[in-house]
Amino acid sequence: MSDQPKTPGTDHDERETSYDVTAVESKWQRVLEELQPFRADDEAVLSGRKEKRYALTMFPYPSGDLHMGHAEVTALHDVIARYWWQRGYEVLNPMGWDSFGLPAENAAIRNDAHPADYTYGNIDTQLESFRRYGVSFDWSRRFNTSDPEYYRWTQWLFLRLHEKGLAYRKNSPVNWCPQDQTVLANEQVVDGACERCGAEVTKRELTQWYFRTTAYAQELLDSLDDLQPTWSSKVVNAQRNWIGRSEGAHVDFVVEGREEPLTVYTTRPDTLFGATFMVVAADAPLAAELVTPEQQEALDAYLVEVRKETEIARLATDRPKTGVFLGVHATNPLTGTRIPVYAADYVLADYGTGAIMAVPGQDQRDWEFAQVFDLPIIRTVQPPEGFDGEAYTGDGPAINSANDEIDLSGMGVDEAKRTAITYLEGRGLGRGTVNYRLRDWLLSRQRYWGAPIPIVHCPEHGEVPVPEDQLPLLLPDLRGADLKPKGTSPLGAATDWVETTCPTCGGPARRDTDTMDTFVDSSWYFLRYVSPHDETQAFDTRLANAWGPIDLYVGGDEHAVLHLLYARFFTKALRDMGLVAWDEPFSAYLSQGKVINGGRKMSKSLGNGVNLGEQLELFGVDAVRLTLVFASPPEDNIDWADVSPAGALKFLQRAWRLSGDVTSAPGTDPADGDRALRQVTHRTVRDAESLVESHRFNVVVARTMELVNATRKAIDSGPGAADPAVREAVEAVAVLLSLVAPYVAEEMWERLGHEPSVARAGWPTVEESLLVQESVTAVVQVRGKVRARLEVAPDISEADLEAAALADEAVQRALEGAEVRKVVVRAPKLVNIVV
Ligand code: ANZ
Repeated sequence: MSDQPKTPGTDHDERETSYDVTAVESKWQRVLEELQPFRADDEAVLSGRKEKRYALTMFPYPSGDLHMGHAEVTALHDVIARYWWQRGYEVLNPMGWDSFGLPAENAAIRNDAHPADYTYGNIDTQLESFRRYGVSFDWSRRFNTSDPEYYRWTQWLFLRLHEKGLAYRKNSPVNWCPQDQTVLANEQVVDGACERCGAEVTKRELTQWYFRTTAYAQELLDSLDDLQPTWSSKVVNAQRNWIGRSEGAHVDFVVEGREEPLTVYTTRPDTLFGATFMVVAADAPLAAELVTPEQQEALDAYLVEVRKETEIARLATDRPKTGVFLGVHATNPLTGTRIPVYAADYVLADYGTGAIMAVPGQDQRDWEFAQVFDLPIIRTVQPPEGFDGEAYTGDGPAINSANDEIDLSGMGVDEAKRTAITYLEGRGLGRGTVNYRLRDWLLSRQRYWGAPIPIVHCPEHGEVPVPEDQLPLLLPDLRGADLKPKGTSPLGAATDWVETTCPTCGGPARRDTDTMDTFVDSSWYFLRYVSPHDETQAFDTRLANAWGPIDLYVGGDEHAVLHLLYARFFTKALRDMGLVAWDEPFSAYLSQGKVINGGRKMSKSLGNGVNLGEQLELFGVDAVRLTLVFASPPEDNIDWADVSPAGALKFLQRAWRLSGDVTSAPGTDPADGDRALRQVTHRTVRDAESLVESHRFNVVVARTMELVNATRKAIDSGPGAADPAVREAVEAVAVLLSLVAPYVAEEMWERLGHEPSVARAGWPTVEESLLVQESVTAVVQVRGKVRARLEVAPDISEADLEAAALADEAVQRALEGAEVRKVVVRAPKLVNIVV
């Protein structure tokens, strides 16, 4: 990096004094640890004495030391938390560790360490880094999800969900990561690969534990409307798509030689006249049921191939269609035609009913299948003139869609759908239905480092919950055992632990050997923070209702559907148990961009990683934090190659210098101070309020820089250092900087003659009379050249500004003879005349 200073804090360009970054940091770290200015006071909120704010940022996995990503998200998040303190709220801003789970376990195995040793070692390191980094966390509330005092309650909540039928076990084809040797939730499969390790995911038939997230599908979808204004639309859309509501119908087909009908799910009941064959998922039990003995062998051979495929590949539209005839026929209920039933991989076992009516005229995959197997194609929607594609999926008048009882001819798709559903329902042939793409959440893992599932399997009594007074069900230590992924849970090897007695009958029984997905731990941690040391309950409902919901949650996009959806599900389920009064956990969600370097993601293989510790050594905490906040709007990526932490430090030195120049006494009434400077100060403070609230933190920094410049000018070539307006301005700078650069802000505050901490000094009171702006300068351009500057009222209308611009002499001269083609007006600052 070219712009490194020789020693932190020394500024060789300017001969003035500068502060010693390291000394200031360690001094204030010590003082603040003593003062504890950020302890959240439950009583203040419970009694209604103070209004609350709950600020939360995603807690880290302890898989190494803190990195630039952590530095960014906490710096951004801290602007809001500190701002709320300054505005007089009681703020809950807790932090802890998401310390169970695969990332920590895999890293421990790589490092030849026991996951507990590895995890807790990293937590100590990260804690120390966090403390130095000066985030306004209330450390008295910290916990780790792998602490027995915490997971005791994770297990307790599991049992509550189990009791309500919201946690259950079933046998079904599941996602399997061959690398991590464990099952994965649908949400953890990204483009067909394991979200953690990138290995291609395959399917396995297994008995696993699930949370019934689908019970809340509609509500999870509906409340997105309320979250829309305060959540990033990217996340809202991702959740909407993930829940994937569609409206359609279940239609029953009679199958020869079978009593039960074959029911399909279709979003296009209007196309039923064009259903010329049926397809069931090759790997669904249905296929095995329907197949005739003659076709059994063909199906078995086909299944071997299908089992090797990933879901993504199966759904791809651009691959040749394969399948086998099952030997049976069904009847199209509207046409009475005999249609063959096939098994194929492009129909999925776990969506809809696992069977479809194939309409090749309107569905491209069905079209391709019909081509391969030489099946009839009947169009039931008239394609527009000139259409030369294959299946036509658009709207248009229905054709070939009439029998003695129903005639859809000429209807558009929507009307035809409604008419078809009414008819099917009247005849008992089908019913309108809503379907969701969302699946239940597969939560059991065949790995060691997680909360054991508190269930005992008894040959007599089946699944028996571990009695509450036996919680936590401790994870066996297994020190020295081989924890490498091998497909079955390592807990199975802890014979003493596994072999137990049934809580119901006392007979021999076995413990469940799976552990819970780490996303279970993080689905309720925000509730634990309200009463983190409570030994009698998971969380105190009264406190949860007083502090919650979270007013701002800051985190990355990568958890858009995983963690955020799971936490929403947990909240709704706990609400229905009467444990919490809110419907949604996170009132607002801000997703921060990433820190990249040289246009690319930082990575070991590219060698472009930026080490946080090194940056802190070079430039200090304040400058690094300021750089991250100033670089861009929070949602955007920050390219470390484009920013200048040295420049940030220079600015902080300049701000700090102001605090030494002030000569008026603390408490001096600013009323008689220089009006021009006072106006800048008060406008900056007022604008900062809405800027922080709308998360434009980078602009707050820019405005603070302007205020520093204006103050420097006032000292050097204006009313001078003794003017009370100068003190007022510098105090405002210290408070503004306390949101971003906490250590130097404290140092400035002290030099200004105040007691610590500036972080709790309170927000400056804005004098409205100083905000009135008498006039602004409007620039008038002709052919892109500035031709005039007009002093106008700040609230001038576009029409008045345009008239004033065209009337200006210099503008008229520039227009001489030319024809005005367009006038672009941006009141009150710009008029652009195109000729
Ligand atoms: C007949 C039809 C005609 C369909 C047509 C579409 C177009 P969404 O919107 O995603 O819910 N389908 C149903 N179950 C399936 C499964 N298990 N695997 C693969 N495909 C399945 O999609 C619903 C549509 O996807 C259904 O409507 C069905 O095909 C197919 F012109 O039925 B349709």
